[in-house]
Amino acid sequence: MSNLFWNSLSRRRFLGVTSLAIGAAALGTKAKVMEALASSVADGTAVQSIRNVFTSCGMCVNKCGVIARVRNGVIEKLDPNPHFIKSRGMLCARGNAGLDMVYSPDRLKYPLIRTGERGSGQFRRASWDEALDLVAKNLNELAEKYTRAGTMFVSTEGFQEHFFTTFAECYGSPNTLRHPTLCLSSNIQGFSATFGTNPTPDVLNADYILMSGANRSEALLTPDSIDMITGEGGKRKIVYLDPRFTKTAAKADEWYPIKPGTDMAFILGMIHVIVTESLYDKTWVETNTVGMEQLIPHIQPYTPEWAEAECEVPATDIRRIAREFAAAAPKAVYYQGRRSSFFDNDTQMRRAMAILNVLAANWDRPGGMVPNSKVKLEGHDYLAPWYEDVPERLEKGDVAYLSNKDGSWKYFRDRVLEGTPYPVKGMMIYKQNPLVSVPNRAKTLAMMEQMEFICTIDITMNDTAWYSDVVLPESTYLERDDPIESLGGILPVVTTRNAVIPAMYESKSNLWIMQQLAKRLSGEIFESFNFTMEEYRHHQLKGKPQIAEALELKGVYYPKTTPTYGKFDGKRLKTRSGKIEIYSAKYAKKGLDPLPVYTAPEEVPQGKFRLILGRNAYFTHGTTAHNALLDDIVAENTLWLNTREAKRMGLKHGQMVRVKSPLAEEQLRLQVTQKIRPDCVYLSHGYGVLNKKQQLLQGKGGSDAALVEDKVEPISGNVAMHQTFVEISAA
Ligand SMILES: Nc1nc2c(c(=O)[nH]1)N[C@H]1C(S)=C(S)[C@@H](COP(=O)(O)OP(=O)(O)OC[C@H]3O[C@@H](n4cnc5c(=O)[nH]c(N)nc54)[C@H](O)[C@@H]3O)O[C@H]1N2
Ligand SMILES: Nc1nc2c(c(=O)[nH]1)N[C@H]1C(S)=C(S)[C@@H](COP(=O)(O)OP(=O)(O)OC[C@H]3O[C@@H](n4cnc5c(=O)[nH]c(N)nc54)[C@H](O)[C@@H]3O)O[C@H]1N2
Ligand code: SF4
Ligand SMILES: [Mo]
Repeated sequence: MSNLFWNSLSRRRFLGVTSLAIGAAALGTKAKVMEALASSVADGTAVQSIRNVFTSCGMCVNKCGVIARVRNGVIEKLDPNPHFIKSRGMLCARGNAGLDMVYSPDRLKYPLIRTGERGSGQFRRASWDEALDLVAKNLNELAEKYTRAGTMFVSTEGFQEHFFTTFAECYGSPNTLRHPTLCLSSNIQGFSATFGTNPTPDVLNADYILMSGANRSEALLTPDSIDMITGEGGKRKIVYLDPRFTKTAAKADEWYPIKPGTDMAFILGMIHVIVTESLYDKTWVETNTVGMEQLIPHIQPYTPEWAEAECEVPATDIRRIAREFAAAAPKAVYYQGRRSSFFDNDTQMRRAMAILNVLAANWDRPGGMVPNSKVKLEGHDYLAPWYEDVPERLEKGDVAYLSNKDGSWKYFRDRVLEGTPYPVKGMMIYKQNPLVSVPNRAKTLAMMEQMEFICTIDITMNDTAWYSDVVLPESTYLERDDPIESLGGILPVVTTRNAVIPAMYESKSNLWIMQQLAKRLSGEIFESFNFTMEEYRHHQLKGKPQIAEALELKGVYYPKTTPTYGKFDGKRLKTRSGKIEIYSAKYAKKGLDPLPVYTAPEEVPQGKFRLILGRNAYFTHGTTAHNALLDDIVAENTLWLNTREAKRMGLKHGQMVRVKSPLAEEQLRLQVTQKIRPDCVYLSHGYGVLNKKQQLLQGKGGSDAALVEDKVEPISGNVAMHQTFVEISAA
């Protein structure tokens, strides 16, 4: 789109128009509108108003820059903002389908209070005052009965999440529970233990990329998904390991259907080759790292032949790939992916990946592992009151490295169910759908069942809202002004979200909701939320007029458009030794393996299959399957089963099958395909819902959250989602 759009404008006119807008509304709460860009045109009968608004996509974690076109008050089209170079001019299918978030019949329109049994779906419409009074009353009563730690605050990343977690802190609960232990905690842990931070692979400039189940052609991350294909310099080689032939496999130079849970064997085999054949830069490693002398003896038993027996990638290939990788160094990366909730050895597997990167000497170099940069904005000044009687986080001590802000979902839920060391009886939920995104749905339901009060703030009647006592409608990302957001990366960027249209129905922004609750709790707490979004954004950009101006003119701000490498040259890293830690003394002290020791996954039992999970390019988690525009592309989730196995079992493509795990049984349509290993089955995420409201989901597909057991990786507290075995039979 964008070329057409921009070509139709003269630059001079564009600047002229927008600088006027700056004068009128610099960082105001009203949409930053390129009014008259397309101008008001007369169609002969009625004057049509057309506006284009800079904003950012809210359909997934990437936050791509958007230009929204509004005709006569209705959002007509979403297009990529060409100035947002992180997405390389792309807006994916989900980004385009954002319109349905606003205009979906499934939307929450006004506050709801439950009238029937939990899960019956019986609610009545309430005024905001009544609903907020009820939430505040419950928060006060819960604090009296169980201390302020007796209410948990559950949320997932988003531009307004900060107000929710800050509210939790001001209310006085230590029990915030965020999404990372369902997602990438083990990744962060493994890489941070090695580098002191979780760096970003410089996909654009890498000549050799190894990927373990990071399905970038479908699990979209910008700019990696685009750069992975295009690269720069034309020398690019991608070696991809995945039990499924995904769209990334189709784009890769080599694909190996690795045995699930054995990537660490493959990596250790490669390290063995690189170390024993001295294929690494000894001077660089000596200067920048600690622990090579421990790694050399440690790696001896992990020969490629040993690795082949574990991971089923031929030893000759492991040897060749190791040599090719070393030859391409430092422009060679082992791409760590994002979701690392695979197996219970995941942190150590990521440690092995990190160490292989160290041997490529690619730290902070073009085509290597680059530490993130971020533009610093002014923070939110708030004062959280101190409450004497509040205990520590509920699951403190259960995990080797627990993040105090994120918590660990698996351990936390177990603690709530046990009621130890103290009861948690209140649940506040913002922008997370635990009944769909946390493994072992029955346990989540049981946890919710024992709650005395549950409040969900969402935009749609998802399963979690369906089981709540009060449901509050937030306005969608296209109807809100959000805080300025600084996104870290190789090229840091500052972006924001401007309301494209006014909030529909009675929906309100999360900031407004938190303010109203704070007001009802105490004047002291309200003080920390006593500002408008306009004032907040002004404060964030204090002393940075260049960012304000760029946001007005371009919708985004880039401090620079080419990467800086070598930022850490000669500097201490945030590790104990100040250097890259191949050997982790910190782990040793905690009784953890200081170097990655291989542990084999449990074998698939006779007559069963390993259930594996992963993304689909057209959905975001369990959130978008009910989106009418995306439903046209993918209408339900299916169970992938290998052709040979289907034949052996007499099962036919398209028939309904029962999928039975130790926890639940779900029914799905069978997809017979050669694109998966015979010992695995796969289904995508977001179907088999419990609610009766999301129209397009009724009676469709099966729930992975119901089937998947809640195994866990104990160093980071991340769930391990690929350790469930299922039986398949005709339905
Ligand atoms: N079985 C299985 N489980 C998984 C995964 C998997 O692949 N399979 N993936 C895991 C991963 S990596 C992650 S990150 C998590 C993510 O899981 P969640 O954190 O639960 O994320 P989503 O499903 O994206 O969104 C949750 C809710 O946010 C709501 N929402 C969207 N926009 C807004 C808004 O502007 N305001 C408000 N208030 N609500 C909004 C949506 O309607 C949805 O109900 O799931 C994890 N769980
Ligand atoms: N379209 C779309 N894009 C997204 C998201 C989305 O919901 N939709 N979510 C975003 C988020 S929050 C995240 S965390 C990322 C996740 O992105 P990724 O990190 O790429 O994670 P998944 O897509 O869950 O991919 C898991 C892949 O690993 C394979 N796999 C399973 N077991 C193994 C194994 O043992 N070894 C190997 N080598 N492979 C295995 C699976 O078959 C699957 O293809 O995607 C982001 N991008
Ligand atoms: S990748 Fe797609 S869904 Fe995610 S922010 Fe970008 S356009 Fe939106
Ligand atoms: Mo994630």
